[in-house]
Amino acid sequence: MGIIFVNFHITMLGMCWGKIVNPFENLSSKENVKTFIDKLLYNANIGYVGEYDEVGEYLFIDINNDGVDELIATLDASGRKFFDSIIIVFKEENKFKYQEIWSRRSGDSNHLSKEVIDVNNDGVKELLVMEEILPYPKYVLWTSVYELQNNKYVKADEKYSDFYKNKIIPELESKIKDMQNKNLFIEKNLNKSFLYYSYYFDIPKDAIVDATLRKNSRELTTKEKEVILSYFYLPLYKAYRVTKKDRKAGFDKAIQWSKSAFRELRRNAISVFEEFNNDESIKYLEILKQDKDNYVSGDAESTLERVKKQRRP
Ligand SMILES: [Ca+2]
Ligand SMILES: [Ca+2]
Repeated sequence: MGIIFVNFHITMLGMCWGKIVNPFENLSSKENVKTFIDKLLYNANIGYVGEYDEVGEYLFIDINNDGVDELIATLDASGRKFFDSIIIVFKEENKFKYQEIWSRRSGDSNHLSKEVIDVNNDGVKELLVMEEILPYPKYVLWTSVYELQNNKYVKADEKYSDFYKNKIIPELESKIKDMQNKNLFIEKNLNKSFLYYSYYFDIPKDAIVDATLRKNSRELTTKEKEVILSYFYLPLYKAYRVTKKDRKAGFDKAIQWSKSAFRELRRNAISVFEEFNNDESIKYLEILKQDKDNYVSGDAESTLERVKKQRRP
């Protein structure tokens, strides 16, 4: 009898801990997932009429480590395959609850499994969210760490200092060092507007080419190189601030940028001043509001409005 008793317990343990329950197991295809999400969003929002054009990637994964899988999927609402929205669906007490988070991503390649990771090794998965540092159409991105609090993802960058120290900062520093030591070239047929429109992710891959590989290339001017490098410095300075390595990182650079002849650098300055949001940065934003370039003055003006709204008690 004793042996049977022991076996019984082993079986019970196996049932409880060995197998993760997947409440979404009937969703066997991308189409099924899309239909399920459409229905979920429709039911949750009275008057919601739109549908997502497409589901990009989806995962069944136990993010909160309770033995029950959640569903995480990327959605494309623009029809341009940006898949900029991440939806997380929990099953709680026989109801499906969801959270949707905007995350700027580059296309539909396999990102999701690299973005739902346990950053601090405590068994619960964090979500890496890509935020824009500069306004559209630039893709200069910041990796934000969201952590679960009562089954809701909440931005918590400062609590994940080690992630920035061990991963983000070394990556950015080595990219910058690599680019500083190289002569950078672009294809000749790309005019100056590439600085304005080029995407962050494309800069090292496409816009800048190795002169030995492509005949129709020209070397970047010193100014152009400075602009390209600034797109790596922006997230680096922010990482220094987040990890408290240097709380004022980037401010002096922003003052320098605000006086540059390149409008891209003046726009960089605006985004740094917005983050600092102190009396001194407002002073510089007021100056940039008078900029002769409409893009710069427009940016500065809308930034000032946002900043002042935040400062109002
Ligand atoms: Ca779970
Ligand atoms: Ca964790």
